[in-house]
Amino acid sequence: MRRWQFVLLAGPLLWWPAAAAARTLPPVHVTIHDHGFRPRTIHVKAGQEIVWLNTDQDPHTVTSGSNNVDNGRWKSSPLIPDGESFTLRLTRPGVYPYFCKPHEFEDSMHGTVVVSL
Ligand SMILES: [Cu+2]
Repeated sequence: MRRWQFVLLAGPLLWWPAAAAARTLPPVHVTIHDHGFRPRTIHVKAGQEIVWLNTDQDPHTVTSGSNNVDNGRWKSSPLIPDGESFTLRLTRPGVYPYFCKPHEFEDSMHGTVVVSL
């Protein structure tokens, strides 16, 4: 098989092995504190684990979407109480805005995950 044929055939599937490899990378951590996601924007590899840890007195959610609408790109976290965490892996490259449902009108309660191969 010629190289260009291989690229044409395999191109759309490349994120699967890449995502499998990224499963062994260390998790990327986001802290929720003072009604804010820190860091607000994170960059991860496809399949890499993301852990949001709430260290705030108030419970928060990690909900996919923008303009305060849950777009369902992942099943929203439940309310995460103080001291608890929410873990997620995204296998497709892309830009994923998210927000906290109970505090959707607070600017600091919005974040972004950027996923690359
Ligand atoms: Cu919140």
